[in-house]
Formats: sequence, C-alpha cells, structure tokens
Amino acid sequence: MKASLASCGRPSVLALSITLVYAVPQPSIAQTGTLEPVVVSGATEPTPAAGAQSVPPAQIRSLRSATSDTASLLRDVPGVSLYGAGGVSSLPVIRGLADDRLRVKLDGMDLIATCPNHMNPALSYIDPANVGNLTVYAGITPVSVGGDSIGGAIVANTRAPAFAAPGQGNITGGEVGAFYRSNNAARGANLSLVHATEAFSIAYDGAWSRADNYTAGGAFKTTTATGRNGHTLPLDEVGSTAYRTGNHTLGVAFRGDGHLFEARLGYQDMPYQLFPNQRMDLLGNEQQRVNLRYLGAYAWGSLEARAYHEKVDHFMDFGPDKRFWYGSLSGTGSPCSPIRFMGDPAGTCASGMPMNSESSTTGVTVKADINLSERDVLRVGSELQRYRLDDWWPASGGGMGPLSFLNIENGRRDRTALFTEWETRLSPRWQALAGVRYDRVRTDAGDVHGYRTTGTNAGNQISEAGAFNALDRKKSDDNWDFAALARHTHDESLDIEFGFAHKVRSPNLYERYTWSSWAMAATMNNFVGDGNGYVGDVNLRPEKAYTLSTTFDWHTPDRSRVLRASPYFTRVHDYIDAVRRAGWAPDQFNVLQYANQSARLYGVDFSGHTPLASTTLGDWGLEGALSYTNGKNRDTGEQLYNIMPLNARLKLTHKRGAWDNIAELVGVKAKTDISATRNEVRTSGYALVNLRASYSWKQVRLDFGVENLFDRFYELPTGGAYLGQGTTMSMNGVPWGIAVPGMGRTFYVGTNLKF
Ligand SMILES: [Cu+2]
Repeated sequence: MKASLASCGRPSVLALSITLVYAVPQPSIAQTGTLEPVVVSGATEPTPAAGAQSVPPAQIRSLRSATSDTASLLRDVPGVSLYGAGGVSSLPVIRGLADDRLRVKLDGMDLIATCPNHMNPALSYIDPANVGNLTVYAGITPVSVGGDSIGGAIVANTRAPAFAAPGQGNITGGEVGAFYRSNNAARGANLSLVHATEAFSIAYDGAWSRADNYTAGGAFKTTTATGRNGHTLPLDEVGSTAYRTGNHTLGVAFRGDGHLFEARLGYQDMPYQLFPNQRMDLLGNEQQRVNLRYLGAYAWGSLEARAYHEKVDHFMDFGPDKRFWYGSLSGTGSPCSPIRFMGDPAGTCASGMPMNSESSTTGVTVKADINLSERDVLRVGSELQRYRLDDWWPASGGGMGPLSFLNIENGRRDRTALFTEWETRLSPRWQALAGVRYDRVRTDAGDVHGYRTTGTNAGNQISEAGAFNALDRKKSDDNWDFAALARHTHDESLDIEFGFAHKVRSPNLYERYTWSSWAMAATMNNFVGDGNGYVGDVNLRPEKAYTLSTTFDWHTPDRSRVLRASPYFTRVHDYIDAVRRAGWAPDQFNVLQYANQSARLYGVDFSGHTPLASTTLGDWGLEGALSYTNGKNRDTGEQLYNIMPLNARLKLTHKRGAWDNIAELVGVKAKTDISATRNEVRTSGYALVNLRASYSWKQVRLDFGVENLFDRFYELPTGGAYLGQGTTMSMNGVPWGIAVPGMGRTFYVGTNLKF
C-alpha cells in the first residue's frame, strides 16, 4: 500500500493517505485482460487526498456476481449503509447522512438525481462490472474532494485507460462475463474491449442486467402482511422490485510526455426499474454524457482539467404491480401488463399517471496540485456547474388534466466554487491537511400551474400555484467550507487521526421549489421512500454542519492485525427535515413540509482484521465491523429518519491456492428509534449468513455463493415503507406500516474471461 503511494512520485507527505484499512489502489493501472498493467508514466493520477478509504479491487470483483447495485459494493466500508430503493439505485449513507448530503462523483462529474424520487443517483449510472475504483471519505472530507455537501464523499471511476508498455507495440484485449442469481432470476453480462499503443488507447465497457421481482425469505410460510389500517398484502413476492438496465462507455485517450487527454462518452438505457418504496416506477431512464479530461505532470506538480455534459430523460408511471388503478386493495382489479416503456403507447389500463423529468448538467473543473517542497503540497481548484431541470406530468384521466402539471418548471441550479488546500508532513510523526472552500449556489424556478388553471381548485392546485408564482424565487447562497485533518503516529502500533470540518449544502430544487400540498402531487415528491408527501419551501436556507471525527488505529507493525475505532459527532444548523402540517395524524401517511431544523448525529465505527491460522487446508482469517449511529432533531427531540440501527458484520476468510472464500454473518438490531413525524416503520432485528467462493485460473474467474443462506424473512431497516403494489396514488389507499422485506435466499454464480 505504501509502495503504491510512493510510486506516484509524490512527496512522502501523501503517506497521510495510508490511514486506511484498505489499500489505495493505483488508479492509473488498468488491468485489462491479459495485458500487462501499464502505468501512465509522466502523468500519474493524483493521489487521493487524506482520509480516503478505497474498496479493495478484490472485493469489487467478488461482489459483482452477487449484486448489480454499485452502491452496495460499499457495504463493507465501516460507517456506510444503504437506503433501499430500486434494485440498482440504492442510496449510500455515510454516518447517518445520505443522498444530496454526500458528494458522489462519477469519473469526476457531480451528477444530480433528476427525479422527484431520486431514482437515478450518480452510482446508478455505473455497473459493478465497469467499476475501476471506488473511494470513500467517511470521516472528514477534504475541501478539494467536493463542496455543496455536509457528509462524506464517494468517488467512483470507470476503468482508467490502458496503454502499451514501451516496446510492447500494439495491444488488444478485453474481458467478457456473465452472472445468474436464483431468487429473482437476475442475469446479466459485461463486455470490455481495449486496443492500445504506447500513446493511444480506445476502450469500450458495457454491462447489461435484468431481474424479476424478488421473493422475501421464509417463502414456504404464509407471508401476508396486514397494515395497521387493516389492509393486507401478500409478501412472498416483493412487488415492484424488477429492473432492466444497460450502461456503456466508450473512451479514447492519448498520452505523451507527461500529458494525458481523455474523452469518454457514456450512455445509459434503463427500460425499467420498479420501486417497492415509491408510488411510481421508473419506466424509462436515458442518460447521455460526454466527459473530457486533461491531466498533466509538470516540474511543479500536476494539473487536471475537466469539462462534462450530461443529459437525462426520465419517465415514470405505474409499473405492472401498481396498475390496479380502479381496482381494489384486495387485488380484484386486474394488473396491467406488459410494462409500458418510455414512448410506447399506453398499456391496457385506462389510466396511469405519466411523469417526466428532463435535465442537463454542464460542468468545468480545474485543479492543480503544487509541490511546494518535499513535505508540502498545495491544492487549488475551481469548479463550475450549470444544472437545468424540467419536471412535468402530462394530462391523463381521473381529474388530471387538461394541462400538464408543472412540478418544477425551468429549474436552475448553478454553482461556482473555489478552493485551496494544504497538505503537509510537519514531522516524521505528524501530518496535516487544511483547506478552505467557497461555493456560490444560485437557484431559480419559473412559474408553474397544476393540471388546471380554472374551475374547481382540486387539492388547492390553482391557489397554491398562484401563491408560488407570486414569490421571489431567485436565491443565491454564499457557502464557506473548512476542513482540517491531522494524523499522529504515536508509535509503531498506534496511529491517531482527528479532524474538524464545517460544511454547507444548499437545498436542491425539489426541496426549494415543489409547491403543491395536494396529497396526490406531494406524495410524488419523496426522496426517502417513506410513503409521505413533501412540499418545498422557497426560503429554505443551506444546511451548515460542524463535524468532529477521530480514528484510533491499533495494529501490529506489519498491519496483519488491525483494530480501528472511529467516534464522530456532527451538529447541523438548518438541517432540512420534514415537519407536520395541519391535518397530520399518526399511523398513516401524511403530507409533510420541508423546513430548516437543527440536528445532531453521533456514533462510532469499529473495524478490524486478524489472521487466525495457516493450516494445510489454507490460510484462515477473521474480519469484522460494527457501526452505531444516533441522529436526533434538536427542535422536536425526535430521532432522525432512516438511521441504520446498530449493526455488525463478521467474516471468516479462507484462501488456498486459487480459492478465495468467505463465510459472513450480518447482524442488525431492531429499529426502535424512529421519526414520529414521518410515522417511520419499526423493524425487527435479524441475522443473515452469506457464503462466497471464488476460483481463479489464469484467464478465467468463477464466483459462486449464496446470500441469506437460511432464507430468513427480514425487513429492511432503511428501506422505507412498502408501496410495491396496489393503488399507490391514493395516499392512504395502501397499507401503512409495512417495511420493505429483504430478499430471501439466493444462489448466485458468475464468471469472467479475460482475453
Ligand atoms: Cu423517478
């Protein structure tokens, strides 16, 4: 691990980055097929800033047969959990903060979820098979890594370009793979091709996956759930969990004399992804992106410049499990099928509720790493981003017409940022980083109207649109961030790291500019899957967080045994939470109001590993992690919504020859701390056993295993409310109080061939 950092040709100051349990992979090495790994000499990738924690490449390879959800590759990183969503779109949570509170970058782009339910977050645009490297900043995020966020950061990259080594001539290679998972008949394939010389590289990476609805555990028992309002639903098959997606990137790169130019085109076509915790399903998501990058090595350091453009076309309506539009809860209505694809004519059902979101994002970033001395690096940078959003719901039957409902019209969110950061080795035992950042965020949205502008004021859509249109909606926020981190090598068996950060995030467009409290409309605006409706507030202020974080790292000098403990504390002023509106009631879904509140979170993450024994049967080891988070709204005294209960993971690892195997026990405590305002659902504790095995030949790798070995029935503690079937358009026409069940037992097998 140290070697990979040192080889970046950077002063030893960057050894600060080795704070981590996991090795930081050298991103400039591309392992493509049987090609020898080739370093982009002379224009070496900048080393991740201090505090980075990379998901080991071996773990990514081992999990990619087991999951198609890239966010879930982060499952073993201490402090990270996931909000359940669609099958390939879960939202990562770092220490209780999720979604837009985190900075998530894909190939250096700050992508924004274009959907009133955030169905298309940044990581949904990259398949696990195409992940080059994945880095998490769980504690203090350096200002150079990102602004406009108050929690940690996730940096995901597709594969770095490969080049031929000197004298190697032309190289051509690739990789092809496929997988199958039994529970939901999930299947997929991936293909990578590369052709390169010493100076030029062209590569294609593609992946496709699809799955049917999954089945909950305990499928042989009667698994019927009754909501507290008396409605019942069958729960063996978990409705609205199917998906189908394809992701592609085509990249060309040139290098020479310390310079690297890259151009990447990205394309996603997702025909459908159903959502068990939303009232709508994704029935079409198309993304096109262009990403240009320059990376140069100079005598003084390195310079990186990037320009990108992304266009998203997103379409929602009811998927097949929700098309009981005029049916009854007991299921006497007939489900409509097949799934209606974007642009296709309506299915056999009389009425759906089409919803469109369209956005374009354009960004430019420039960053320089200046080597001030052997011990000091100065980073300076600037970022510009321009985001445009239209969100409208075309007229359909059932009182939804004659006009389109304009949810966000001509939304704008523009961001300009400047930062500077200094990283230094003060002495052999002390290393430090400090940075300051300024972000100006300007937002605006145009005039709106509901389905009608005259006649009956159903759901107050006429009067509320009028009130919204009369407001001054142009907002400008001046946000200052500060982050400092120090690492002290106490002795050869103890490192101590501590940091402090002040971070600011401006509200997103849906938080500021959604305007209708009509239950039918408000329930369509929901990022958290709790089934409630949400109404925006133009006057929301940015969230301002103060975070203190420490890590104690005890280890043997060779780091074969490590125990880490990371306590943290965050105080958030103007935390954007939801508050009750008139008519609120317990034990049902409600329309809530976004409002600035005050919050605090604290917790601790433990992790560690140790070898157990080396026997004739192989090398045995133990890895473990335990996380606790407590989040509270200080204004109401209630718990924050969707905080993962105490959870732990214990792995027995086994390596012998080409075998690499894991037996894993995951335990999660019952969820009893809930947000009363959101009528959050309590969930029971559970324990799951997963088994994974892999065998590698020279060019072929085989992965197989079983997840949820004992087919336990369990509820996802942060998976939201179950809305996977029935008349979800009616706010309380579906059972309240049922959590989304997790997947039952699934066998999986996957293989990859390099050539
Ligand atoms: Cu959506």
